[in-house]
Amino acid sequence: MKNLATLAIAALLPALSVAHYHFPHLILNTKVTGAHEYVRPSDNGYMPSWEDGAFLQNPDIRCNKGSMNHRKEPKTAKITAGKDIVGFQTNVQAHIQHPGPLTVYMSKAPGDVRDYDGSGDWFKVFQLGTTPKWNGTDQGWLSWNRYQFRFQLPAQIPAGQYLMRIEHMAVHQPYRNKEFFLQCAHVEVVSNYNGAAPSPTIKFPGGYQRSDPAIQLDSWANPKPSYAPMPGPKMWPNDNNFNVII
Ligand SMILES: *[C@@H]1O[C@H](CO)[C@@H](O)[C@H](O)[C@H]1NC(C)=O
Ligand SMILES: [Cu+2]
Repeated sequence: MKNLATLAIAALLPALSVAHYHFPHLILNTKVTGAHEYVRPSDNGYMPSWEDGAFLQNPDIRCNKGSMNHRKEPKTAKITAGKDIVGFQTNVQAHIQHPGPLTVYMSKAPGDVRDYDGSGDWFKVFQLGTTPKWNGTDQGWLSWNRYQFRFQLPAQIPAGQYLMRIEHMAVHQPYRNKEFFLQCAHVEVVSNYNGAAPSPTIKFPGGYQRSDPAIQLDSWANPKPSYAPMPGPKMWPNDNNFNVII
């Protein structure tokens, strides 16, 4: 049995190794914007960053490797809290065929987002995990085989410029260490919200530890949990954007 399982995994490797992706297109309501029109490029292109024991503690986990050098390139997209549908699309409509959680975080820039390095507080506004009763397959991840990810921007976000960061983490650990696919868009939130600051927040790096259940999860190992753990904090302001596909 053990040998059969190993063979089954080995058979999947070639397909996975060619199917990499990143998220250069910001989605604004019905419009898919140009590649890197509003998204900060990185020097990784569509290749992942591997968590090899160091990446979780590297500032590259904010907006990806080399992205600070590209910070003046994107434009800043105006989006309205509580109204606009926003999101990301992969390069060349590459379908995500790696199992793992997809999350979107935001962090307010102290001034112009084009100068911001992402060292401040990050809160989570969207996530896709597994189906509520996960059957343990790759297809049970809600991001599986999709290339567009949209959500409604919550109303409870103060006005200002932000980095909006999408992350997909591939968690088929027997093959390789975790693979991180991530990029940041430049947005300016139009809002009249002036309540409590979004919370809970984390820092990048620092917010993820290797011992976190979501980082430890091996999507291809047995036995499987009936529900896969998600990385990072709870979402702000509620679970309305959890596992919701629009
Ligand atoms: C597992 O669940 C997913 C999502 O509902 C479904 O597409 C897939 O066919 C299921 N696979 C098995 C083997 O039950
Ligand atoms: Cu891969």
